[in-house]
Amino acid sequence: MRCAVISRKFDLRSYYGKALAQIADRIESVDHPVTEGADTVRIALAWHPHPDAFECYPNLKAVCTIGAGADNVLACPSLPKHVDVVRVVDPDQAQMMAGFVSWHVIWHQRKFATFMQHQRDRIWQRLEQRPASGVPVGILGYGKIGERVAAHLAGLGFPVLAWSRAPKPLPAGLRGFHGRDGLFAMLAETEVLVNLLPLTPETRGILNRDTFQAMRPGGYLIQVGRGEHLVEADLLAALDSGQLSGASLDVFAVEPLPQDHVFWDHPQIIMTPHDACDISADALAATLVATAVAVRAGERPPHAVDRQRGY
Ligand code: NDP
Ligand code: OXD
Repeated sequence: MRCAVISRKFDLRSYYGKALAQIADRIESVDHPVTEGADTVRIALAWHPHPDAFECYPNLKAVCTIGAGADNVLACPSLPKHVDVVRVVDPDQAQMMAGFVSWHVIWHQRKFATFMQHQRDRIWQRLEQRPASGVPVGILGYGKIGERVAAHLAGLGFPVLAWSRAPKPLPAGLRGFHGRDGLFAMLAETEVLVNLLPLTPETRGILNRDTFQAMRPGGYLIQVGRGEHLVEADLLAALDSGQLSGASLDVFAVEPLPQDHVFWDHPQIIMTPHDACDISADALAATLVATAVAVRAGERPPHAVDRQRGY
């Protein structure tokens, strides 16, 4: 089966060439724009596609993303209504995210920002330390990745609260919340807020003034969802007022973050370049193969997102 490889932002072949090579006997990957035989393309691998990207593939049946979030593909104006959009589900990616988030929670809990400043200033000073049990972590989004992150943090001894759209059964020790009332009930108990939501019309701008004000004073934000979840001016105001003591940001509304952006030098912000975790070549290869098998059988591919819901 032929698969068009489409991105206006990344050279997907250099990132995922190994995955594509692994399955070359089953899936012929061709770079967009495909000039010859575009009508034989039935699946695509896409991340930040060009707005008109899908216009030239009349027989396209499914588009695979290279990650958990499908928002940038769903937002493409030329995406035909009948095409399935498939996300990657990769337990290793979720585990990597769990390690990343845990590091940042502990960074806040154990006051590493202060220790690093003290080292620069040659100050030898012990700091009062709190046990994990005294630092409640609220997680926005209890999905494939949120579940893994929650389990990891609970294992480290942090009280974990999780917010999802619908009520869900949770393992012993975790407390679940849902809906708008549930959100504010969870925030009232939250010291560290971890954003692991998909970007949808309902979640855009959810990290805002009201959200920060509802948290425990001196709280901390770990933003690993999507940049558009965050109202940047509200974060800066919450840091200035002390309502938040700091933030770890991995995702931004504009990526790469512009050189003159205020976040680069902010003393209470630590940043990574959308690198919290990545999918493995094996997971991507398996997703493409399973999608091709389903398309050939005329079935809905595994892990196709609900296009109405947006994730
Ligand atoms: P899932 O789709 O598996 O889970 C999404 C979760 O969000 C679900 O629990 C869902 O609730 C909840 N949710 C969605 N909309 C709402 C809403 N309106 N109100 C309350 N809860 C809501 O996603 P993953 O866990 O796999 O990934 C989550 C996101 O993390 C991705 O979409 C992406 O944005 C981000 N991500 C970032 C990465 C990075 O490198 N920074 C890497 C990977 C992912 P319910 O269970 O009720 O459906
Ligand atoms: C993802 C991402 O959604 O990398 O997987 O952001």
